[in-house]
Amino acid sequence: MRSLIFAACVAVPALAAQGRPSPAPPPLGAWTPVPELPGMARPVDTANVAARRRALLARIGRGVVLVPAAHERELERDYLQDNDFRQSNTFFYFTELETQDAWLLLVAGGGATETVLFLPPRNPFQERWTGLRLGSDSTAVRVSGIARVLPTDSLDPLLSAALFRVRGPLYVPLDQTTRDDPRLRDLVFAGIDVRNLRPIADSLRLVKDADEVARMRKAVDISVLGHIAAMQAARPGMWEYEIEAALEAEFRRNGADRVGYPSIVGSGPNSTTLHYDVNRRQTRDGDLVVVDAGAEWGQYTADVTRTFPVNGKFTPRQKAIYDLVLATQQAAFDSTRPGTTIERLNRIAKDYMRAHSGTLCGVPCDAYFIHGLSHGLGMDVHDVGDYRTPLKQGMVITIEPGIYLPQEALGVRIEDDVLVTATGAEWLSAKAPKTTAEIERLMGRR
Ligand SMILES: [Mn+2]
Repeated sequence: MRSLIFAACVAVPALAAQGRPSPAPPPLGAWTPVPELPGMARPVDTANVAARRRALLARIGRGVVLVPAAHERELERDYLQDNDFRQSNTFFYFTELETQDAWLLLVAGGGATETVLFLPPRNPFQERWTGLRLGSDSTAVRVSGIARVLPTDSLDPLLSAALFRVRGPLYVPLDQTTRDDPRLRDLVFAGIDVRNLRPIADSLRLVKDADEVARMRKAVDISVLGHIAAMQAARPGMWEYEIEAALEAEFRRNGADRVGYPSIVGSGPNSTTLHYDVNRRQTRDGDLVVVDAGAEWGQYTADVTRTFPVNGKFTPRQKAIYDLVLATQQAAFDSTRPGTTIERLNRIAKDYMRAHSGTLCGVPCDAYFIHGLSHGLGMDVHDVGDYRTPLKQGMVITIEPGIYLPQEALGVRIEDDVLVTATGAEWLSAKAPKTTAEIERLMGRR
Protein backbone atom coordinates (compact mmCIF):
# COMPACT_ATOMS: atom_id res chain seq x y z
CA MET A 1 0.00 0.00 0.00
CA ARG A 2 2.75 2.38 0.94
CA SER A 3 4.50 1.75 -2.36
CA LEU A 4 1.23 2.36 -4.21
CA ILE A 5 0.86 5.75 -2.58
CA PHE A 6 4.46 6.58 -3.35
CA ALA A 7 4.00 5.60 -6.99
CA ALA A 8 1.00 7.92 -7.19
CA CYS A 9 3.05 10.77 -5.70
CA VAL A 10 5.94 10.47 -8.08
CA ALA A 11 3.70 10.14 -11.11
CA VAL A 12 3.83 13.93 -11.46
CA PRO A 13 7.35 14.87 -10.37
CA ALA A 14 6.64 18.59 -10.57
CA LEU A 15 3.78 18.26 -8.13
CA ALA A 16 5.77 16.05 -5.81
CA ALA A 17 8.60 18.58 -5.80
CA GLN A 18 6.39 21.45 -4.80
CA GLY A 19 6.30 22.57 -1.20
CA ARG A 20 8.65 19.84 -0.10
CA PRO A 21 12.10 21.10 0.87
CA SER A 22 14.71 19.05 -0.94
CA PRO A 23 17.18 17.38 1.40
CA ALA A 24 20.52 19.10 1.92
CA PRO A 25 22.96 18.10 -0.82
CA PRO A 26 25.68 15.68 0.22
CA PRO A 27 28.99 17.42 0.91
CA LEU A 28 31.69 17.44 -1.76
CA GLY A 29 33.45 14.10 -1.90
CA ALA A 30 30.61 12.18 -0.30
CA TRP A 31 30.40 9.90 -3.32
CA THR A 32 32.86 7.06 -3.04
CA PRO A 33 33.63 4.60 -5.83
CA VAL A 34 32.04 1.16 -5.85
CA PRO A 35 34.85 -1.31 -6.51
CA GLU A 36 32.53 -3.86 -8.15
CA LEU A 37 31.31 -1.42 -10.77
CA PRO A 38 33.11 -1.02 -14.06
CA GLY A 39 35.48 1.89 -14.03
CA MET A 40 35.12 2.04 -10.22
CA ALA A 41 31.90 3.93 -10.75
CA ARG A 42 29.87 5.66 -8.09
CA PRO A 43 26.98 4.20 -6.14
CA VAL A 44 23.52 4.38 -7.64
CA ASP A 45 20.87 6.37 -5.81
CA THR A 46 18.57 3.37 -5.98
CA ALA A 47 15.58 5.16 -4.44
CA ASN A 48 15.66 8.05 -6.88
CA VAL A 49 16.18 5.96 -10.03
CA ALA A 50 13.33 3.66 -8.91
CA ALA A 51 11.11 6.72 -8.46
CA ARG A 52 12.02 7.89 -11.97
CA ARG A 53 11.10 4.49 -13.41
CA ARG A 54 7.77 4.53 -11.55
CA ALA A 55 7.06 8.01 -12.87
CA LEU A 56 7.77 6.79 -16.39
CA LEU A 57 5.53 3.72 -16.06
CA ALA A 58 2.74 5.85 -14.60
CA ARG A 59 2.99 8.17 -17.62
CA ILE A 60 2.91 5.31 -20.08
CA GLY A 61 0.05 3.48 -18.40
CA ARG A 62 0.24 0.44 -20.65
CA GLY A 63 3.20 -0.60 -22.70
CA VAL A 64 6.73 -1.91 -22.72
CA VAL A 65 9.85 0.24 -22.45
CA LEU A 66 13.23 -0.90 -23.71
CA VAL A 67 16.28 1.28 -23.09
CA PRO A 68 19.75 0.31 -24.34
CA ALA A 69 22.94 1.38 -22.61
CA ALA A 70 25.68 2.96 -24.68
CA HIS A 71 28.18 0.81 -26.55
CA GLU A 72 31.82 0.79 -25.79
CA ARG A 73 33.61 2.89 -28.40
CA GLU A 74 36.19 1.04 -30.40
CA LEU A 75 39.56 2.69 -30.42
CA GLU A 76 40.73 0.76 -33.46
CA ARG A 77 37.64 1.33 -35.54
CA ASP A 78 36.30 4.71 -34.47
CA TYR A 79 39.61 6.60 -34.46
CA LEU A 80 38.61 8.69 -31.51
CA GLN A 81 41.17 10.70 -29.60
CA ASP A 82 39.06 10.53 -26.47
CA ASN A 83 37.91 6.95 -26.02
CA ASP A 84 36.26 7.62 -22.69
CA PHE A 85 33.05 5.61 -22.23
CA ARG A 86 30.07 7.79 -21.49
CA GLN A 87 26.69 6.29 -20.70
CA SER A 88 23.60 7.15 -22.74
CA ASN A 89 21.68 9.84 -20.85
CA THR A 90 18.33 8.06 -21.10
CA PHE A 91 19.76 4.82 -19.74
CA PHE A 92 21.63 6.69 -17.02
CA TYR A 93 18.52 8.60 -15.97
CA PHE A 94 16.66 5.38 -15.19
CA THR A 95 19.58 3.38 -13.75
CA GLU A 96 22.61 5.59 -12.96
CA LEU A 97 24.69 2.64 -14.14
CA GLU A 98 27.83 3.30 -16.15
CA THR A 99 27.86 -0.12 -17.71
CA GLN A 100 28.24 -0.98 -21.41
CA ASP A 101 25.73 -2.74 -23.67
CA ALA A 102 23.11 -3.31 -20.99
CA TRP A 103 19.35 -3.10 -21.55
CA LEU A 104 16.59 -1.94 -19.27
CA LEU A 105 13.13 -3.44 -19.75
CA LEU A 106 10.11 -1.89 -18.05
CA VAL A 107 6.62 -3.28 -18.37
CA ALA A 108 3.47 -1.36 -17.44
CA GLY A 109 -0.11 -2.64 -17.46
CA GLY A 110 -1.37 -6.17 -18.00
CA GLY A 111 -1.15 -6.94 -14.29
CA ALA A 112 1.93 -5.94 -12.32
CA THR A 113 4.72 -3.64 -13.44
CA GLU A 114 8.04 -5.25 -14.13
CA THR A 115 11.66 -4.04 -14.20
CA VAL A 116 14.44 -6.18 -15.64
CA LEU A 117 18.07 -5.27 -16.19
CA PHE A 118 19.94 -7.27 -18.84
CA LEU A 119 23.73 -7.41 -18.75
CA PRO A 120 26.19 -8.94 -21.22
CA PRO A 121 28.01 -12.03 -19.99
CA ARG A 122 31.30 -11.39 -18.27
CA ASN A 123 34.47 -12.48 -20.03
CA PRO A 124 37.49 -12.96 -17.75
CA PHE A 125 39.91 -12.76 -20.68
CA GLN A 126 38.48 -9.49 -21.89
CA GLU A 127 38.41 -8.13 -18.35
CA ARG A 128 42.22 -8.35 -18.37
CA TRP A 129 41.97 -5.46 -20.84
CA THR A 130 38.84 -3.65 -19.73
CA GLY A 131 38.83 -4.21 -15.99
CA LEU A 132 35.87 -5.67 -14.13
CA ARG A 133 32.47 -5.59 -15.73
CA LEU A 134 29.08 -5.85 -14.14
CA GLY A 135 27.56 -9.31 -14.76
CA SER A 136 24.08 -10.71 -14.14
CA ASP A 137 24.69 -11.71 -10.52
CA SER A 138 23.96 -10.58 -6.98
CA THR A 139 26.46 -7.72 -7.21
CA ALA A 140 24.44 -6.19 -10.03
CA VAL A 141 21.25 -6.63 -8.03
CA ARG A 142 22.80 -4.87 -5.05
CA VAL A 143 24.36 -1.90 -6.84
CA SER A 144 21.44 -1.31 -9.22
CA GLY A 145 18.62 -1.84 -6.75
CA ILE A 146 16.89 -3.86 -9.49
CA ALA A 147 15.85 -7.27 -8.17
CA ARG A 148 15.73 -9.02 -11.56
CA VAL A 149 19.00 -9.03 -13.46
CA LEU A 150 19.42 -11.41 -16.39
CA PRO A 151 21.96 -12.06 -19.14
CA THR A 152 21.31 -10.21 -22.41
CA ASP A 153 20.60 -13.40 -24.35
CA SER A 154 17.31 -13.74 -22.48
CA LEU A 155 16.13 -10.32 -23.63
CA ASP A 156 14.38 -11.39 -26.85
CA PRO A 157 12.07 -14.04 -25.36
CA LEU A 158 11.20 -11.83 -22.39
CA LEU A 159 10.47 -8.86 -24.62
CA SER A 160 8.19 -10.94 -26.86
CA ALA A 161 6.36 -12.33 -23.85
CA ALA A 162 5.92 -8.86 -22.35
CA LEU A 163 4.55 -7.42 -25.59
CA PHE A 164 2.13 -10.33 -25.94
CA ARG A 165 0.93 -9.98 -22.36
CA VAL A 166 0.55 -6.22 -22.25
CA ARG A 167 -0.81 -5.68 -25.76
CA GLY A 168 0.48 -2.12 -25.72
CA PRO A 169 3.08 -0.16 -27.63
CA LEU A 170 6.82 -0.58 -27.31
CA TYR A 171 8.71 2.55 -26.30
CA VAL A 172 12.38 2.80 -27.27
CA PRO A 173 14.61 5.87 -27.40
CA LEU A 174 14.91 6.80 -31.06
CA ASP A 175 17.68 9.30 -31.62
CA GLN A 176 21.09 9.65 -33.21
CA THR A 177 22.72 7.49 -30.56
CA THR A 178 20.38 4.53 -31.11
CA ARG A 179 19.34 4.72 -34.75
CA ASP A 180 22.15 2.42 -35.87
CA ASP A 181 21.50 -0.14 -33.16
CA PRO A 182 20.56 -3.31 -35.10
CA ARG A 183 18.30 -4.60 -32.35
CA LEU A 184 16.23 -1.39 -32.27
CA ARG A 185 16.16 -1.24 -36.07
CA ASP A 186 14.82 -4.80 -36.21
CA LEU A 187 12.09 -3.92 -33.72
CA VAL A 188 11.03 -0.88 -35.72
CA PHE A 189 10.69 -3.01 -38.84
CA ALA A 190 9.10 -6.01 -37.11
CA GLY A 191 5.59 -4.64 -37.40
CA ILE A 192 5.42 -3.81 -33.71
CA ASP A 193 3.79 -0.53 -32.61
CA VAL A 194 7.10 1.18 -31.79
CA ARG A 195 7.04 4.70 -30.33
CA ASN A 196 9.78 7.08 -29.36
CA LEU A 197 10.51 7.13 -25.63
CA ARG A 198 12.57 10.31 -25.82
CA PRO A 199 9.75 12.90 -25.56
CA ILE A 200 8.40 11.22 -22.41
CA ALA A 201 11.82 10.58 -20.85
CA ASP A 202 12.91 14.13 -21.70
CA SER A 203 9.84 15.64 -20.07
CA LEU A 204 10.67 13.74 -16.87
CA ARG A 205 14.24 15.10 -17.03
CA LEU A 206 13.05 18.73 -16.97
CA VAL A 207 12.58 18.90 -13.20
CA LYS A 208 15.65 17.69 -11.37
CA ASP A 209 15.24 15.52 -8.27
CA ALA A 210 17.39 15.90 -5.16
CA ASP A 211 20.07 13.54 -6.42
CA GLU A 212 20.32 15.35 -9.76
CA VAL A 213 20.54 18.75 -8.07
CA ALA A 214 23.30 17.43 -5.81
CA ARG A 215 25.23 16.21 -8.87
CA MET A 216 24.79 19.55 -10.59
CA ARG A 217 25.95 21.44 -7.52
CA LYS A 218 29.09 19.36 -7.51
CA ALA A 219 29.72 19.90 -11.24
CA VAL A 220 29.18 23.63 -10.74
CA ASP A 221 31.41 23.83 -7.67
CA ILE A 222 34.24 22.15 -9.56
CA SER A 223 33.70 24.49 -12.50
CA VAL A 224 33.90 27.53 -10.23
CA LEU A 225 37.29 26.33 -8.96
CA GLY A 226 38.45 25.96 -12.56
CA HIS A 227 37.40 29.50 -13.46
CA ILE A 228 39.20 30.89 -10.41
CA ALA A 229 42.32 28.94 -11.39
CA ALA A 230 42.12 30.36 -14.94
CA MET A 231 41.92 33.93 -13.63
CA GLN A 232 44.82 33.29 -11.27
CA ALA A 233 46.97 31.77 -14.00
CA ALA A 234 46.35 34.39 -16.69
CA ARG A 235 49.17 36.75 -17.68
CA PRO A 236 49.54 38.92 -20.78
CA GLY A 237 51.49 37.01 -23.41
CA MET A 238 50.16 33.66 -22.29
CA TRP A 239 48.69 31.39 -24.94
CA GLU A 240 45.00 30.66 -24.70
CA TYR A 241 45.72 26.96 -24.30
CA GLU A 242 47.83 27.68 -21.24
CA ILE A 243 44.81 29.28 -19.59
CA GLU A 244 42.74 26.31 -20.76
CA ALA A 245 45.27 23.96 -19.18
CA ALA A 246 45.05 25.75 -15.81
CA LEU A 247 41.26 25.60 -15.97
CA GLU A 248 40.99 21.95 -16.94
CA ALA A 249 43.74 20.85 -14.56
CA GLU A 250 41.67 22.29 -11.74
CA PHE A 251 38.54 20.52 -13.05
CA ARG A 252 40.32 17.19 -13.05
CA ARG A 253 42.15 17.82 -9.79
CA ASN A 254 38.73 18.19 -8.17
CA GLY A 255 37.33 14.99 -9.61
CA ALA A 256 35.60 16.12 -12.79
CA ASP A 257 34.93 13.14 -15.07
CA ARG A 258 35.47 15.21 -18.21
CA VAL A 259 34.56 18.58 -19.63
CA GLY A 260 30.86 19.04 -20.34
CA TYR A 261 31.77 20.58 -23.73
CA PRO A 262 34.98 21.85 -25.34
CA SER A 263 36.34 24.69 -23.21
CA ILE A 264 36.20 28.11 -24.85
CA VAL A 265 39.14 30.40 -24.07
CA GLY A 266 38.82 33.35 -26.44
CA SER A 267 41.08 36.35 -26.02
CA GLY A 268 40.98 39.72 -27.77
CA PRO A 269 39.28 39.26 -31.17
CA ASN A 270 38.39 35.67 -30.28
CA SER A 271 36.30 36.93 -27.35
CA THR A 272 33.71 37.95 -29.95
CA THR A 273 33.41 34.46 -31.51
CA LEU A 274 30.66 32.69 -29.60
CA HIS A 275 31.87 29.10 -29.85
CA TYR A 276 35.59 29.66 -30.37
CA ASP A 277 37.34 26.60 -28.94
CA VAL A 278 40.60 26.47 -30.90
CA ASN A 279 42.40 28.23 -28.04
CA ARG A 280 45.66 28.81 -29.92
CA ARG A 281 46.13 32.57 -29.87
CA GLN A 282 48.73 34.33 -27.81
CA THR A 283 47.08 36.87 -25.51
CA ARG A 284 48.17 40.49 -25.48
CA ASP A 285 48.20 43.08 -22.77
CA GLY A 286 44.81 44.80 -22.76
CA ASP A 287 42.84 41.78 -24.02
CA LEU A 288 39.65 40.57 -22.48
CA VAL A 289 39.40 36.79 -22.20
CA VAL A 290 36.07 34.98 -22.41
CA VAL A 291 36.26 31.60 -20.70
CA ASP A 292 33.14 29.46 -21.24
CA ALA A 293 33.75 26.08 -19.62
CA GLY A 294 31.96 23.56 -17.47
CA ALA A 295 33.07 20.40 -15.72
CA GLU A 296 31.02 17.24 -15.92
CA TRP A 297 30.58 15.22 -12.75
CA GLY A 298 28.44 12.10 -12.33
CA GLN A 299 26.96 12.56 -15.85
CA TYR A 300 25.79 16.15 -15.13
CA THR A 301 27.49 19.24 -16.45
CA ALA A 302 27.90 22.87 -15.48
CA ASP A 303 28.01 25.72 -18.02
CA VAL A 304 29.77 28.80 -16.68
CA THR A 305 31.30 31.80 -18.45
CA ARG A 306 33.52 34.48 -17.01
CA THR A 307 35.19 37.36 -18.84
CA PHE A 308 38.31 38.95 -17.41
CA PRO A 309 41.14 41.25 -18.49
CA VAL A 310 44.27 39.18 -19.08
CA ASN A 311 46.35 41.80 -17.25
CA GLY A 312 43.99 41.87 -14.26
CA LYS A 313 42.64 45.39 -14.76
CA PHE A 314 39.56 46.41 -16.79
CA THR A 315 39.85 49.54 -18.95
CA PRO A 316 37.00 52.06 -18.40
CA ARG A 317 35.54 50.99 -21.76
CA GLN A 318 35.71 47.28 -20.93
CA LYS A 319 34.19 47.94 -17.51
CA ALA A 320 31.30 49.93 -18.98
CA ILE A 321 30.38 47.14 -21.39
CA TYR A 322 30.93 44.52 -18.69
CA ASP A 323 28.71 46.28 -16.16
CA LEU A 324 25.85 46.51 -18.67
CA VAL A 325 26.06 42.76 -19.33
CA LEU A 326 26.16 42.10 -15.58
CA ALA A 327 23.16 44.31 -14.85
CA THR A 328 21.27 42.63 -17.70
CA GLN A 329 21.99 39.25 -16.18
CA GLN A 330 20.71 40.44 -12.79
CA ALA A 331 17.52 41.80 -14.38
CA ALA A 332 16.85 38.41 -15.99
CA PHE A 333 17.62 36.58 -12.74
CA ASP A 334 15.24 38.85 -10.80
CA SER A 335 12.42 37.74 -13.13
CA THR A 336 13.27 34.03 -12.95
CA ARG A 337 10.57 32.13 -11.11
CA PRO A 338 8.12 29.29 -11.67
CA GLY A 339 5.61 30.05 -14.42
CA THR A 340 7.76 32.25 -16.61
CA THR A 341 9.56 30.96 -19.71
CA ILE A 342 13.05 31.27 -21.13
CA GLU A 343 11.49 33.10 -24.07
CA ARG A 344 10.07 35.74 -21.72
CA LEU A 345 13.35 36.06 -19.78
CA ASN A 346 15.16 36.56 -23.07
CA ARG A 347 12.81 39.42 -23.93
CA ILE A 348 13.24 40.96 -20.46
CA ALA A 349 17.04 40.81 -20.79
CA LYS A 350 17.10 42.34 -24.25
CA ASP A 351 14.65 45.09 -23.27
CA TYR A 352 16.75 45.86 -20.20
CA MET A 353 19.95 46.07 -22.22
CA ARG A 354 18.28 48.24 -24.85
CA ALA A 355 16.91 50.62 -22.21
CA HIS A 356 20.24 50.96 -20.39
CA SER A 357 22.62 51.18 -23.36
CA GLY A 358 22.92 54.95 -23.54
CA THR A 359 25.49 55.71 -26.23
CA LEU A 360 27.71 52.80 -25.24
CA CYS A 361 27.48 50.82 -28.48
CA GLY A 362 26.37 53.51 -30.93
CA VAL A 363 23.12 51.68 -31.59
CA PRO A 364 21.37 50.04 -28.60
CA CYS A 365 23.71 47.36 -27.32
CA ASP A 366 21.19 44.52 -27.66
CA ALA A 367 22.04 44.60 -31.38
CA TYR A 368 25.34 43.01 -30.29
CA PHE A 369 23.70 40.48 -27.95
CA ILE A 370 23.39 38.00 -30.79
CA HIS A 371 22.39 34.80 -29.01
CA GLY A 372 19.66 33.59 -26.70
CA LEU A 373 19.77 34.36 -22.99
CA SER A 374 19.26 30.92 -21.58
CA HIS A 375 18.86 27.19 -22.00
CA GLY A 376 18.16 24.20 -19.82
CA LEU A 377 21.10 22.43 -18.19
CA GLY A 378 21.53 18.88 -16.95
CA MET A 379 23.11 15.77 -18.43
CA ASP A 380 23.33 17.68 -21.72
CA VAL A 381 24.86 21.13 -21.75
CA HIS A 382 21.88 22.19 -23.85
CA ASP A 383 19.45 20.06 -21.93
CA VAL A 384 15.90 18.94 -22.65
CA GLY A 385 13.05 21.44 -22.84
CA ASP A 386 12.33 24.34 -25.12
CA TYR A 387 12.11 28.08 -24.74
CA ARG A 388 8.37 28.07 -24.20
CA THR A 389 8.29 25.46 -21.42
CA PRO A 390 6.96 27.15 -18.27
CA LEU A 391 9.65 27.03 -15.61
CA LYS A 392 9.03 24.89 -12.57
CA GLN A 393 10.72 24.52 -9.22
CA GLY A 394 13.65 22.13 -9.66
CA MET A 395 14.59 23.13 -13.20
CA VAL A 396 18.14 24.30 -13.82
CA ILE A 397 18.84 26.89 -16.52
CA THR A 398 21.68 29.16 -17.55
CA ILE A 399 21.49 32.95 -17.68
CA GLU A 400 24.10 34.22 -20.14
CA PRO A 401 23.83 37.67 -21.67
CA GLY A 402 26.69 38.98 -23.78
CA ILE A 403 27.84 41.88 -25.93
CA TYR A 404 30.20 41.22 -28.83
CA LEU A 405 31.91 44.11 -30.63
CA PRO A 406 34.21 42.57 -33.29
CA GLN A 407 35.32 46.01 -34.52
CA GLU A 408 36.83 46.62 -31.07
CA ALA A 409 37.96 43.02 -30.48
CA LEU A 410 35.84 43.26 -27.35
CA GLY A 411 33.49 40.50 -26.26
CA VAL A 412 31.87 40.02 -22.87
CA ARG A 413 29.72 37.09 -21.78
CA ILE A 414 28.69 36.30 -18.23
CA GLU A 415 27.00 32.98 -17.66
CA ASP A 416 25.72 31.42 -14.49
CA ASP A 417 23.68 28.35 -13.69
CA VAL A 418 20.53 28.87 -11.65
CA LEU A 419 18.10 26.54 -9.93
CA VAL A 420 14.45 27.54 -10.10
CA THR A 421 13.05 27.58 -6.56
CA ALA A 422 9.48 27.79 -5.21
CA THR A 423 9.45 31.58 -5.37
CA GLY A 424 12.37 32.59 -7.56
CA ALA A 425 15.79 31.25 -8.35
CA GLU A 426 19.11 30.42 -6.72
CA TRP A 427 22.51 31.19 -8.23
CA LEU A 428 24.48 27.94 -8.28
CA SER A 429 27.74 29.36 -9.65
CA ALA A 430 27.86 32.52 -7.56
CA LYS A 431 31.21 31.61 -6.03
CA ALA A 432 33.06 32.43 -9.25
CA PRO A 433 34.13 36.11 -8.95
CA LYS A 434 31.81 38.17 -11.11
CA THR A 435 31.87 41.92 -10.45
CA THR A 436 34.81 43.80 -11.97
CA ALA A 437 35.94 44.60 -8.41
CA GLU A 438 35.88 40.93 -7.37
CA ILE A 439 37.76 39.87 -10.49
CA GLU A 440 40.38 42.62 -10.11
CA ARG A 441 40.82 41.77 -6.44
CA LEU A 442 41.39 38.08 -7.20
CA MET A 443 43.75 38.82 -10.08
CA GLY A 444 45.57 41.52 -8.06
CA ARG A 445 46.58 38.89 -5.53
CA ARG A 446 48.39 36.75 -8.09
MN1 LIG B 1 25.48 28.08 -22.09
